[in-house]
Amino acid sequence: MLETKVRPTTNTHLTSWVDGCAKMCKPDRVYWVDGSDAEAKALTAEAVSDGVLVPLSDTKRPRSFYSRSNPNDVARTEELTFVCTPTKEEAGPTNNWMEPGEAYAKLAAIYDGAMKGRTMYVIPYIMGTADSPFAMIGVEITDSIYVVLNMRIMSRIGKVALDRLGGSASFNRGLHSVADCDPARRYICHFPQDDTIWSVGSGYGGNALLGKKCLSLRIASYHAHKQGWLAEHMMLLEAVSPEGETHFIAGAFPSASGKTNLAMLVPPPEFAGWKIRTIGDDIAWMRVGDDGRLYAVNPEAGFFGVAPGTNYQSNPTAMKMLEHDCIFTNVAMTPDGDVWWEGMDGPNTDLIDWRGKPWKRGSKEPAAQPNSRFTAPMDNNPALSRYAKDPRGVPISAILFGGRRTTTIPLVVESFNWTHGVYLGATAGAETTAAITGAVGRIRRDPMAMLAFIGYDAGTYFGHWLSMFGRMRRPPKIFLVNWFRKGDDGRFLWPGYGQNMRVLKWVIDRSAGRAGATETPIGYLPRPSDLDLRGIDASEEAVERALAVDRAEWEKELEAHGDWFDRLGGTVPEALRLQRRLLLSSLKAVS
Ligand code: GTP
Ligand code: SPV
Ligand code: MN
Repeated sequence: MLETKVRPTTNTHLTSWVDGCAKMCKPDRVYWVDGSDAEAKALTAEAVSDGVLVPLSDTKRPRSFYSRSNPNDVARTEELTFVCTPTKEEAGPTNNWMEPGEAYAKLAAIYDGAMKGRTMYVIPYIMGTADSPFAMIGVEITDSIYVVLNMRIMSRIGKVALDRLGGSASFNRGLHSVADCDPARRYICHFPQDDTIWSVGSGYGGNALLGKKCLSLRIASYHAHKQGWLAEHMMLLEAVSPEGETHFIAGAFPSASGKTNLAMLVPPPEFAGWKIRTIGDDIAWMRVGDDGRLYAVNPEAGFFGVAPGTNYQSNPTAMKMLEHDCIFTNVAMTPDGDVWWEGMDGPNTDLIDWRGKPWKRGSKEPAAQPNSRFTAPMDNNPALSRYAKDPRGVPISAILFGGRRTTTIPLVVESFNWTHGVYLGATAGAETTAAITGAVGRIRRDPMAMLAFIGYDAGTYFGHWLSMFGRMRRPPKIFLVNWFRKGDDGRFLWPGYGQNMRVLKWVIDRSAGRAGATETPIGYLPRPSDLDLRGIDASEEAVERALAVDRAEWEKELEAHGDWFDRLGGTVPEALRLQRRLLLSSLKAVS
């Protein structure tokens, strides 16, 4: 078992913090992760011999592994996630709040001796590239070898991070222990003022890979508000037209609602010559550049994506990306050492399901957990943009907000202006998915897809979004999209996936000031003739219905926005409250 005899740093801010954590958690060993390939080999071998990872077939999935989490621990647990600011008002109505002193005391009691018999891994990591002015340094202490191997894919770890940190005290302090993985003793606590994260009792996803939601969204959004930039739950893509014109698009959709798919979109045959390339699939940090445009980076180094539904039709790019060097968690395994999940062809055999139990072919129970995921290195993506690691980021032409909505929300709406765009983001709703624990299919407001990730008061966050307009000379346009509207027969009206290229093209053309649209009381919409629909596999009627603005549905929707703002309280900016009343009055005036 790996153990560090000589520490790789003389940074006493770091070593004294690590010593303090070791004193509390009482591990048998402390190991400082260096990020080398040799180390990865040794850690992987150890994870295999401990049964944490199961090697997949050398021929079917070379250098890839299968893993299972505790069945009680399969998604982010928002009800156990806390923002621990000195006052409850700072955390606002969308966050659970605990007084910092109380939170530290409560978790310290759980951490006490929690690593006995285990190794404590110290993972220095960078979110962003090592040479980027956007980059942030964190150190995650964890007792999970699985977390180390996943963080290695999702961020830049080890020596590179220590080198950039030098002797500085400025790094995020993340302490993680799976402890006894008891849901009754599971807490994910954020201390923005202390740049600290304490997570205990979970080993899965955003609860445990602290660089992701905890640092890059909750803590980063807190810094971003103070410093005048944006930390967002967004995919980023590069679109190049046949004429060679390049646009960069950011898109915020709630968990398991299509960011990964859009970022890896393969255009339909009618769009020959178009290239869509991935920059990121989950997180964007955006700052105003010297030229007055909004520049975005993806701070991650890999993709932690939803497996079920991914197949060669829906996302061929992802399927190629998953051919080697990946970790699969909570999917099903075939007898010949490959992976399987719902949405793939077959299966032609019985399987081992995500719980590790035999699964009979044809069984009604899902073989893969609905929030099962792959962890894939960015470089595996055959459609990776050459700007994906650009330290300065890419200038954004358009921002998309969206969510899963069965009714009401049209395929695409362009906002009248920045304030209206922020309004569309702030009121976006979605039907819930398996990415979070709780009921699936209920509508919840998920502003900018950040409901669970805004590290401070939501109304203040909207105000920050409004204020960004004043910092930009060439702001991106803002759109609302919905791939998920259904007809009376319960089927999707819009074919989605690669076909979303048709919407992207309209978005790009509108941003460049050259496509047609019609004005409605809720925003600008394309007429069917404004979209390139050549060869689409959807009836004219379905497309019209996907684009329809139903007055009665929208009146109800705008009323619901009023309830939502009331829930958020007095910090919701007056401009958004007035915007709502203006939309409602305009709508009623023409009904
Ligand atoms: P997180 O990683 O949880 O933040 O999610 P994500 O937004 O990256 O989700 P992802 O792209 O993995 O979407 C997952 C689900 O959305 C799968 O069930 C997909 O099949 C479905 N999906 C994605 N794009 C479309 C689309 O255009 N139309 C329809 N109908 N479904 C889609
Ligand atoms: C999400 O739920 O939005 C994810 C997965 O991207 S997790 O990292 O687990 O939060
Ligand atoms: Mn996400």
